[in-house]
Amino acid sequence: MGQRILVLGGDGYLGWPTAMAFSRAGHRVAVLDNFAKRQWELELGVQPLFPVPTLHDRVRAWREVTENDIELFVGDLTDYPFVESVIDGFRPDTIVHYGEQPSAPYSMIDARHATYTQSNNIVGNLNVLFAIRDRSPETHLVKLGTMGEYGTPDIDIEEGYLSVNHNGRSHTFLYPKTPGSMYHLSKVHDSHNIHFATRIWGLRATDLNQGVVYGVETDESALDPRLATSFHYDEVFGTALNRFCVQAVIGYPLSVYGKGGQTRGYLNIRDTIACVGLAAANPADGGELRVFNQFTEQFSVIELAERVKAAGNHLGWDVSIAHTDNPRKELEEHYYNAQHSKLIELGLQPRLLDEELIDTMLARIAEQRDRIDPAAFVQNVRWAPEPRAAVAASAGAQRR
Ligand code: USQ
Repeated sequence: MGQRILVLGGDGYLGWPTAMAFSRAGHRVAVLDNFAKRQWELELGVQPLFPVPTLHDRVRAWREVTENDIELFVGDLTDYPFVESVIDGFRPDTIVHYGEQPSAPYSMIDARHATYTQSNNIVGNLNVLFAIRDRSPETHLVKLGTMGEYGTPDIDIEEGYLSVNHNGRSHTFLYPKTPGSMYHLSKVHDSHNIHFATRIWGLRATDLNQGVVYGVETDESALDPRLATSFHYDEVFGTALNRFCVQAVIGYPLSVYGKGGQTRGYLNIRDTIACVGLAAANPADGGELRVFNQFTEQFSVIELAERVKAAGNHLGWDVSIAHTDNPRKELEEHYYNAQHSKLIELGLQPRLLDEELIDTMLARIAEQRDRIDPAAFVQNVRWAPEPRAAVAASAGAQRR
């Protein structure tokens, strides 16, 4: 029997394809969004690569193409009465929560963007938890967290929890977190709040610590150009592999930050859809916070760039790699070994990155070559101001 599934952030890169996949699989689906992402795009002067119709139009196109309905709620998760009324009215079996500010660079622009990111994400998530508690306590919350919550510790990363032996006794805690941006910190705070809600109120939740997602389309978005997803390649909203593919298409040097040894977990957007489907089909128990590390392979950024370069070269393109100044503060060479077996145990069959897949991405992106704006590749968001000594030295040099 189908579930009632509410997708928060249903206008986004992952929210919209997720909603379509659940709808096509026979579930009753609703999407919720406040269109904040479209406002941030206007703020920064960037656009998704593929034209993305309004969510109202995409819902209409979906009905036309598949004869399936997706319900639409427009509003803000930080508005508690709105969240409560939607959850009370729709009574979802599963809420898939993507409805947050998702960009690390956006959160690091300045104090305003950091406080906005954290208040938007944390308050929205808290409102969802309270509304579930008070209106629909059986609802399973599937929350998109991030692998970046863990940071890059010098020990193996476990799947959510770590058992600590201390003075002859032992206890299992949420794995300690050392994230690398104000955005990633917001997800850490969410995880602790969700853990609290499961421990104290008995809610059921799954935290999906997702890696970096790549890919231009899913089975559903490929059905019709109007169903395209919001794919970004700019510095703020674009992510590593997606950016490299767009750069390769126009012969722009692939922007590896610093040495390029930064290693992260990655997955195909089609696997995101599969993982969220598995989490929804196998709900957590009441009182349980399950944590899945949602990625399929680890890569360093230089490895990714080399792969894109090789694929481009085979197509006869001239692709070069630039080691640019790293705007972020992060380790550029480090140990990284993260567990990721729980989704495989539930049945995930990963689609690993190979040259054919990169070729497909390059070909789809090349169709939109004219829409690529190279100015969007560099927006100069820096993690930290220049050290004071350097600023003083350069001011001194100017005076002389
Ligand atoms: N990087 C480059 N060159 C670029 C862009 C990025 O070298 O042009 C490097 C970054 O410095 C970083 C790594 O690639 O070391 C990943 O950066 P990213 O921009 O691809 O991803 P990130 O900022 O970590 O954030 C993205 C999503 C976020 C999600 C996260 C998963 O925007 O929503 O939570 O991936 S994870 O990385 O596992 O934390």
